Amino acid sequence: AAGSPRRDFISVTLGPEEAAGVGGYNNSKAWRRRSCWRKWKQLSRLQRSVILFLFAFLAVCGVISYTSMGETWKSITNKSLDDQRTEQEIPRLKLANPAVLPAPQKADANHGDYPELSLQKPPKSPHVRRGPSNLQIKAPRRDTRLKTRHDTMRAVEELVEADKVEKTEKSIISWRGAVIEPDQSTEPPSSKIMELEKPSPVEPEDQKEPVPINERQLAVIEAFRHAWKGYKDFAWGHDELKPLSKSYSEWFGLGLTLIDALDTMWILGLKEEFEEARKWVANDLVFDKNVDVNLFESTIRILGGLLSTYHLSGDSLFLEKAKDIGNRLMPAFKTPSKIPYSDVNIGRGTAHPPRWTSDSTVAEVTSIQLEFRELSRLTGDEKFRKAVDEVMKHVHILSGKNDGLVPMFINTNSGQFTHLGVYTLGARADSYYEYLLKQWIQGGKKENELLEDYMRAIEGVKKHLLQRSEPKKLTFVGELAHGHFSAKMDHLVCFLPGTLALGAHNGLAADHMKLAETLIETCYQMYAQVETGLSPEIVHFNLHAQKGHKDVEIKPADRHNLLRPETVESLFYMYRFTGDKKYQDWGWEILQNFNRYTRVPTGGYTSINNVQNPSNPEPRDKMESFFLGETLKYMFLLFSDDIDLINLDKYVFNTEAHPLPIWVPA
Ligand code: DMJ
Repeated sequence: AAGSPRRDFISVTLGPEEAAGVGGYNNSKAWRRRSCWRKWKQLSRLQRSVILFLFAFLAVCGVISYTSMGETWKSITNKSLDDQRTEQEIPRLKLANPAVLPAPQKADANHGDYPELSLQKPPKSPHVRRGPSNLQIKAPRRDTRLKTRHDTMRAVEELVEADKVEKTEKSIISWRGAVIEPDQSTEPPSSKIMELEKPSPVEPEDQKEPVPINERQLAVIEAFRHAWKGYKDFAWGHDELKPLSKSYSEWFGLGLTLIDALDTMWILGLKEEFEEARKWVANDLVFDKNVDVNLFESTIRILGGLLSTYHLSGDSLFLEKAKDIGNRLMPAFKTPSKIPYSDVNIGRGTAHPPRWTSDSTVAEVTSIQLEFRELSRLTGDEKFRKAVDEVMKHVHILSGKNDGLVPMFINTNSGQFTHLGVYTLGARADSYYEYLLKQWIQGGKKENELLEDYMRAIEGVKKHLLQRSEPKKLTFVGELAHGHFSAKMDHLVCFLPGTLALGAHNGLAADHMKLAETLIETCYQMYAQVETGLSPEIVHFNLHAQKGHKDVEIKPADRHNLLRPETVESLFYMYRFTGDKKYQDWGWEILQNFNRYTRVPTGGYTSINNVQNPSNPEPRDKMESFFLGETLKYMFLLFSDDIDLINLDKYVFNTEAHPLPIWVPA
């Protein structure tokens, strides 16, 4: 074979008849069979192999395509069956859960493995509906199969998550973390859009799971309910409860206790009581009344109470009422010196000083700023803020101070301090110092004059007013009268440890905290050294050790207790900032003693005349509004371990314990 050319082709030789197409066409089967066979025989072996191979190949292709057609057919048949089943199930599911079920997804491929997912399209996540597209979380493609268990779990989680978000979206406000459904909301729908443009009343992080309430907090709730029962039964809508005579007293005739207690109810979670009180505010609280009110008292209790309740609840009713009373109080500032008068007639729009003098009290004219400044911020009306800022600027440059300590009176005509030479941190001056620090905190720690005045005043306290008692060497804050030190300390001064601690927490001198620690011990001793375990209104400290004498002496005229809050207030701050449980224990003792000596069985608590007589503390038949507004609120907060329950980096309490937002929270 070498050298001979290789033929790589098949030649088929046709006979002459076939080639010419002549000789007629014999169509008989036998002839055709014979002819084919003859032709097959004439083919070479290779040719026959190729042809056989071609036939075999075609046969295999035929079988494959038949199988595939069968599958297609089967699939078409199944699909139409599925369609029928889904159509039948839809009405039943629609009835079961109309809000969530989407339109039927006929072509959804999920049925096989995870039928429960295939029937229900995930509810739209709010992320899909809101926000710039690059931040949107895309909904899964409808034809995506869930191949793995991991995929399934994720899908289930997404569904649950989306459902949660949707539910949260539907709810309006949080009741200290618990969700309130829209129909329970106190927010009138029309005001909601307006609210969004305002500073958010409840930050999202405030809506986290509430820390469970403990036994002591429950005891506070029980005490509040008992007090509220008395107020509701005998004094509803009036200023103060007289629990023994089962009646009430009026001061301004503005439901003072009810307004003072609103935010306490909110904080304690007393929803029913709050709703009932809200109704009274909505329907019965009218400021258009021919009545004289004290500017300071109505600002801290009414304006402050309404503003804080507005912030906590988000209910614009309270802001409207706050605006109303704020406007009605403004005539007080129309004085020659711009130092406001003490009294305003909120119906007539006239103001005047007390009948016997043209002086105002320094603490009063300098402790209305947190409230009016906040009112300006909320309303956008600067007049409120301007009026109170003017007072502070004026007092800042005024002569007559003693190392930052202020006298107790200021004249509304001349604008000068009067009755010079007497310095106290008690009545008539106390909250001047408190509001220097708190305004500085409220405004984001930028107003340096306020800080300067505060720091200087604390130095003045250290220099002139601190002494130590005998025998226990308790550090206390006395008074200075024309150069003479008096060992007299009002219970009111017990706000000071809390204020000092708040300042230290906000970065002020560390020795302020040390002083706070020693002073709160003293305030506690003002309770502990007394027979009933309750502090009198005023104590005198012994400067010299005498046999059989304690540190604390009480004069007959001073041995009453008005259910005041200051010590409990400071205990709250001290516990928040140190975590030392002894402060909670001290507060617990005080609550028990209030229950022992001031609780009236038919409802309410009463101030008493004699803290030194446990067998007859001489009930006075009056429950001050600040017992509910302040004392029980601070008790509840003191016993809480939840620092977000009125977070002190977000809120600043006014002097009546109404929390107002810090404008630039830490
Ligand atoms: C409250 O009205 C306020 O705390 C005010 O600052 C002082 N007096 C009472 C409570 O004692």
